Amino acid sequence: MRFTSIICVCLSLGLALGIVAVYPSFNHLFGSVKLRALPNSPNGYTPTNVSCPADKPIVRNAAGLSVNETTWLESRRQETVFAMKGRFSHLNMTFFDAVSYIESHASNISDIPNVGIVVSGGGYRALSNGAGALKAIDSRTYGTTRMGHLGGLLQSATYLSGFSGGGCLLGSIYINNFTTVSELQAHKGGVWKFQNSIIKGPAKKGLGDWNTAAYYHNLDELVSGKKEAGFNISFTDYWGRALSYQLINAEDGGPGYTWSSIALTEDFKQGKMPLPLLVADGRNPGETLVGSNSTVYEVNPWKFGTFDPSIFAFVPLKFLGSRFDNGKVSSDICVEGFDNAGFIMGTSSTLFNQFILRLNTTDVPEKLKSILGDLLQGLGKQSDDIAIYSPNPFYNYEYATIAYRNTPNLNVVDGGEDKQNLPLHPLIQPIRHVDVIFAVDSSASTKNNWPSGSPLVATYERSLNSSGIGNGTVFPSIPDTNTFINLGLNTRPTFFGCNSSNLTGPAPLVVYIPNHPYTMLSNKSTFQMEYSIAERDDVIENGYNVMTMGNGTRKGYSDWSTCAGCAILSRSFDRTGTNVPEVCKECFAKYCWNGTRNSTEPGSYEPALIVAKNSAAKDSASYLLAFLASVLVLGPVLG
Ligand SMILES: *[C@@H]1O[C@H](CO)[C@@H](O)[C@H](O)[C@H]1NC(C)=O
Ligand SMILES: *[C@@H]1O[C@H](CO)[C@@H](O)[C@H](O)[C@H]1NC(C)=O
Ligand SMILES: *[C@@H]1O[C@H](CO)[C@@H](O)[C@H](O)[C@H]1NC(C)=O
Ligand SMILES: *[C@@H]1O[C@H](CO)[C@@H](O)[C@H](O)[C@H]1NC(C)=O
Ligand SMILES: *[C@@H]1O[C@H](CO)[C@@H](O)[C@H](O)[C@H]1NC(C)=O
Ligand SMILES: *[C@@H]1O[C@H](CO)[C@@H](O)[C@H](O)[C@H]1NC(C)=O
Ligand SMILES: *[C@@H]1O[C@H](CO)[C@@H](O)[C@H](O)[C@H]1NC(C)=O
Ligand SMILES: *[C@@H]1O[C@H](CO)[C@@H](O)[C@H](O)[C@H]1NC(C)=O
Ligand SMILES: *[C@@H]1O[C@H](CO)[C@@H](O)[C@H](O)[C@H]1NC(C)=O
Ligand SMILES: *[C@@H]1O[C@H](CO)[C@@H](O)[C@H](O)[C@H]1NC(C)=O
Ligand SMILES: *[C@@H]1O[C@H](CO)[C@@H](O)[C@H](O)[C@H]1NC(C)=O
Ligand SMILES: CC(=O)N[C@H]1CO[C@H](CO)[C@@H](O)[C@@H]1O
Repeated sequence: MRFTSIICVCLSLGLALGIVAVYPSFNHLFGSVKLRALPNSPNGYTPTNVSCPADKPIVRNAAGLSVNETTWLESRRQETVFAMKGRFSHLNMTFFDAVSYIESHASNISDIPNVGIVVSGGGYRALSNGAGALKAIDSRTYGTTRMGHLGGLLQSATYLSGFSGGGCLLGSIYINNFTTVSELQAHKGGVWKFQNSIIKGPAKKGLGDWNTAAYYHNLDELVSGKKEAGFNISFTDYWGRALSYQLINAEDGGPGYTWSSIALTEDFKQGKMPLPLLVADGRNPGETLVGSNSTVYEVNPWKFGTFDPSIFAFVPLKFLGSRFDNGKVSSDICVEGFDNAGFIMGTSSTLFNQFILRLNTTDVPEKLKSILGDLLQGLGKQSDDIAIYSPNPFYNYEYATIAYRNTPNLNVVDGGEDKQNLPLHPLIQPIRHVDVIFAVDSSASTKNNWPSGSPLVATYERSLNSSGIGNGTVFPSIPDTNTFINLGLNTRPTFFGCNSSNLTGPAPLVVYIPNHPYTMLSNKSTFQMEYSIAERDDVIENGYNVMTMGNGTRKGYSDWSTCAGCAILSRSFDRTGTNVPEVCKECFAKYCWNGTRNSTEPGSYEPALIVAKNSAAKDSASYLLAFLASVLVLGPVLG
């Protein structure tokens, strides 16, 4: 029986979209970001049969963290202690000596703050705004370790999670050897040349000298190779390949780079960087996703799986593509190379993989359109927005629910499809004991692409079903989005869940950091797929200001960096029975949401620039057809 459902998803409040602008970089020719994860796939883009290791891969339930993670955490948590001491040494906490506090509790790592950072989806806007935020908290960025700045927060974090636009940001950083945003945007030899379109492909050597035909030929050749090897393919294969050109600094977008190779790099093994977590959703044929019943997948450098009760298990990432049956590989043949880095990034941003359908609307030569025609053959009847994980690693897995156990293909989609546009899910798992989450929200929740707290609302509502889909997660109480706007909670950093005794169980304090105009109007359309270099840099700079509140220059907020420090320490104070210092009490009174609501329908929300700047608000008009925004055709087919 064939059942097709076509769903029109209007680009309405809260839909979290992540599109990534793109273009293949040929900068291996100049190469300043030379170092990266490993091209360790046995056969480039094509997943390949290998002999299974003696210790055969198995599916494990999600009741505990993987041994890989717990082992790694021992190193990482120690590294964060050093970073936190550095962080607090350039903060003014008046009479409270935070450095001594960290030192005196470092012998018991459970007492030390456990920090997570999440960056939302929202296309190119989210990638760039998130990049600015990460740049501001990275101690390697020039100027961030001055007194009162936020450098070192990134180094203090245990976890960094993203999807869609934010996932592509993470991928670009981690696959390029945990490089800096400054390197990625460097004009000469930088990776992010977003002035070129993912639709057209890389500029050859000279300006305007497009090599679109070769680009599509390359996409098609590699994806066909995977198909010929017997794997089902989907639009996401093309999308992921195209993204790689844009985000991975290697020839032809590094077809051999795997996501699992992140775990093999020396710095990672030593815990020198936060754990990168990508989020995606499960959607079975014919389903519509809502936060209250979606299966949220996590991809970490070792594992793919979910804490949700629908599966509640993880499979080794490196061996995705192997034939698992009830959690085991029965033959001696395993598969490697399925977890291609671009494919994984593409998986978390599948809402945008239909870019390929847009080729027809551009002025590319006729002969390309015929390549396109070939390339779409056999794909047309499948859902446009899925990544096919086939064979299904949870096939026959006895503890998975029927829908997940019976399907030969696992359909994985953009993490924003269930409206939880902040990838909080991995960080609210009680087993991870995260104390504080800095949540950078670049969602287009209002009509004009500003955030209004909607992803927090979605995650909060999901957590209320704690015995069901929430599976034991607890999240701070979050007011409705009208309250966010009426109280201005979406115009500045706001803390949720400050009072841990007002929660139904252990949960992190959430520091909500909404996109807001400081030096430019960064409320770009989610579907803008080309940014000039100046525009890209302006959004990144605005993101930097969003994170730092204009380096503390915003009127009335010179205490911001100190108060961010208090947020980090809050749960630790509770655990160690430390009296909250006066300076932090003032911070909490000011930045914590105190339970007040005003749910009146607000008027239109049009924030004005905080810092006047000449170069602000330059707009380039290269929008990808706006109708793509209003109608996304998601046509799941049950064969
Ligand atoms: C990755 O970067 C680190 C720190 O900058 C450097 O020490 C290391 O050599 C790089 N790794 C690779 C594989 O190049
Ligand atoms: C993860 O742990 C397994 C044993 O549980 C080990 O075989 C594997 O090598 C580890 N992976 C990495 C990347 O360290
Ligand atoms: C730290 O803050 C206090 C009051 O908030 C202020 O009096 C003092 O000058 C500041 N110290 C530095 C070094 O900025
Ligand atoms: C890989 O191994 C499977 C058995 O697990 C086999 O069916 C398939 O034909 C092999 N593929 C190739 C390309 O050899
Ligand atoms: C989730 O809820 C939506 C809307 O209520 C429904 O259409 C969908 O079938 C549900 N999915 C599952 C897996 O229960
Ligand atoms: C693109 O255009 C060609 C002819 O111009 C047509 O045959 C093909 O179906 C179109 N493809 C899509 C995806 O619309
Ligand atoms: C804050 O500092 C950064 C980096 O030095 C700079 O780009 C930004 O414009 C500054 N913000 C303000 C409001 O001056
Ligand atoms: C370490 O701290 C945790 C949390 O405060 C506490 O439960 C535990 O007993 C402490 N361990 C030791 C050895 O003191
Ligand atoms: C709570 O915050 C609102 C502003 O958001 C303020 O008007 C109100 O006075 C505060 N209530 C208390 C009890 O502090
Ligand atoms: C305290 O908890 C109650 C019940 O969950 C909730 O309604 C209220 O908003 C919470 N207050 C704050 C400040 O989070
Ligand atoms: C609630 O918000 C509305 C709309 O912004 C505003 O007009 C009204 O004054 C607010 N009410 C209170 C009690 O602050
Ligand atoms: C805390 C909690 O409720 N955990 C449950 C999550 O789901 C799995 C699978 O259904 C259960 O075994 C856990 O007990």
